[in-house]
Amino acid sequence: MRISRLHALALAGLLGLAGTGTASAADKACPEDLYESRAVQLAKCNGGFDDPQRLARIYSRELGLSAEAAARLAGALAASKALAEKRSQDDPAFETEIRRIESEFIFLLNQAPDDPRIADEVSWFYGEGLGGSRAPSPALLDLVARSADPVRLAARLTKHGNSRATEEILFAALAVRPEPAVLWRRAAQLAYDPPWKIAFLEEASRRIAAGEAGRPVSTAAATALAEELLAEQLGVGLVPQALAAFQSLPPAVRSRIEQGSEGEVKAEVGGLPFEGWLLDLRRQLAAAYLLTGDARAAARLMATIAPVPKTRQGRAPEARAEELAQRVLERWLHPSRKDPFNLLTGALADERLGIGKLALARLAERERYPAVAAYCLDFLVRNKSESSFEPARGVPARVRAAAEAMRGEIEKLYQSLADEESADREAARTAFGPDPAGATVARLLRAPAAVRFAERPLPDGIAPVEPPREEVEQRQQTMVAGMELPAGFGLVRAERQGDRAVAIGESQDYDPVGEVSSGAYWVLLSSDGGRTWGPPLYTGLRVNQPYVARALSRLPLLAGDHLQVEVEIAELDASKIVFPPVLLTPKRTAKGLYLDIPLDLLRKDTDGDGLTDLAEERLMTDPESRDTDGDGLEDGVDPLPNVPFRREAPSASTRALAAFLGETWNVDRAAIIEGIPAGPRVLCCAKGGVRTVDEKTLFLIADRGLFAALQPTGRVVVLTPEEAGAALQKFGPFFPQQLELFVFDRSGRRAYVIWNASWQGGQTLLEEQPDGTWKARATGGWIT
Ligand SMILES: [Ca+2]
Ligand SMILES: [Ca+2]
Repeated sequence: MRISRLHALALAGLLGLAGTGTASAADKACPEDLYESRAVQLAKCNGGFDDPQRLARIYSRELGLSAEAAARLAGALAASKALAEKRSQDDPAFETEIRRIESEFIFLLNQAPDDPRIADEVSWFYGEGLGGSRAPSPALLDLVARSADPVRLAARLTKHGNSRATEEILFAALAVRPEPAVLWRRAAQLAYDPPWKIAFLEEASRRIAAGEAGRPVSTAAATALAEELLAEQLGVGLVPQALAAFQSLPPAVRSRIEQGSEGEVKAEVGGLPFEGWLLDLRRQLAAAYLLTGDARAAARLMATIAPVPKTRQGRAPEARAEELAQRVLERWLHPSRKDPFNLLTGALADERLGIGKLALARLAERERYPAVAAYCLDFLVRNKSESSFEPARGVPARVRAAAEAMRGEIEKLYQSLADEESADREAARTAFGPDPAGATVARLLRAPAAVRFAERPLPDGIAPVEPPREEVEQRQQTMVAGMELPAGFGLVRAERQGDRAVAIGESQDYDPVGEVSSGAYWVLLSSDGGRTWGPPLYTGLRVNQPYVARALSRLPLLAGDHLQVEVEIAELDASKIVFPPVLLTPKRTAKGLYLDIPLDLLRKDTDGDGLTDLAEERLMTDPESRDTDGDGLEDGVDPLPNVPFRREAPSASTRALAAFLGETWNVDRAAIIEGIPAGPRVLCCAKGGVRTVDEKTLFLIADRGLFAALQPTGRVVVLTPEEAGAALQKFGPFFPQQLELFVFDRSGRRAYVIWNASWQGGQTLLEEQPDGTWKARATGGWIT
């Protein structure tokens, strides 16, 4: 019998062979691409979608489709392409058109449910074309559930992409045929939420253990599947659960895992293709045994692991990470008196989550490095997966209950890790001395906002002025003619009435908000027409929260003992800040308003320490105490107003910190830290409201005790992570620089720092030199 090429293609298609063994001339000219459907590739190789009739002929020839099917496929793909180029997904017309296209795909599938070529095109449509969050039409789900072989059809339809539709198709099949392990495993691939992922993988394992329709299951496939489950459990940190799962595996599978075999697995499970990987999980399992106190089982597994080859060391970072992870476990198995500082800090660079980090944290606790342990635990807790996956239907109650139970176990585990972290952090903190200011800062942060200025509509007959930008700048120059403003003053608006003058400017001195805005508004007052100015007065009004002061206004600024500041509302949406901040759009706008600001409120300094009440609120110092930290330096002149100064020669740790602050964060800041061998000059008692500390304030998240013997030349406000969080809630976004870890080795002559300034961060190693100075060396860094 002579078989035409076209029939051969169709037959190959039916057998699932198409595209693998039958390379036609067209296939050679138009190579397969993993990221697009075959029909789309063929269109691209043949001049695009513009001529649907021509495309239909090509589909008919190359894909072995009937003339009608080929025409409908060409039409549906051309329409999809046009839709993707023209309309937004939120447009109601988009919805109508995408559903029309969907109905074409359903028609094609209905005509030929067994044709793998059609199923493949439909799979691409649902995996990517319908959009990530759209559910498929009930007609499609019905078609799957009622088809002669729902399992095979679902396997084919869910091959490409991860979308809501892919999920629903899968569960439509599992609802009528819950046996196939391969589909449960596919469900696990779709679920990003660990409890569901684990529950699906457990179900897949159960199904595979039950045997697939009487046929023996490939050990390699069973091993790959078991390892996926173990890797997930160990990755989340569910140690006892993972070990229980490991011990309940069939001996043949367990022994494969203990051998640490690696490589690709291609097998058939229950008549469906299975593709997976064997992973070497021995180190993670050894860590699990150590964490549960079974050192003997850990040692047995470790003994089978070959050392990381020497040639790879120092080159690939993964090889280095692997080697360190291995040494962490070896150190645990073989305790030593040697300082593990290098090992612990080196292993921190490995950013993988899961059991390795947990083991490192516990080793750090055993080695009395609570700061390192706290850092690891915080890393785990902070990066906990927070995905919300909710399969729509078809999940048996048993699997649903398993996922819920798993969620409970994970929650409990992470709560205990967070508690452990707090305890470690507390232990690390005591190394840097007591924190007497903590209670005061907490109380101040709890207090409600001190001042709210009245917002009023502009008086009748006064409307906002809207000149072009160049004119604004010109008029600003005119405003300040004859005035002498301080250098670098970020002028918004100025006004003179006789000898009185007022200027409003923007500054980030108290509000380090990076590129998000220009900070907050400050006011300068003059009684000699702008030749000299009083101290800058902080308003507490942050730019875009929600007000923006207008540069030009017909409403006079000075009104007796009040300011009338014309503003508009352009409220920053704090939830939408990204790095780098570009095109931030306000969530609320309004015009034609002014703020009534009594000058007395701006100047009010209840305790007379030279800092106004508004300034003290933002600096988190006590407006009713001249010396918040009780160290004899009044708040207005205290460079570290919430760290009691210790009059002592700078210790090694103080010099290390100074070296870090100077060299890592900013060359300009090198000058702010001065060692004071003979103790500081006590500055006392602000005179005439003139402050001697520069208003440029550095906000840091760190241990306050570390700063006790420092005397920076500019103000530094040191906060705990909790205080920084509360400050963000109260004042809006700001970006303090953070010392996530500052840890000394046992000799106190080396230190390791992990720092983070929101848009950049890094690691720095500090070493004391023979002459007593400290040298900082960056060992890693990142920038957005
Ligand atoms: Ca004050
Ligand atoms: Ca003080």
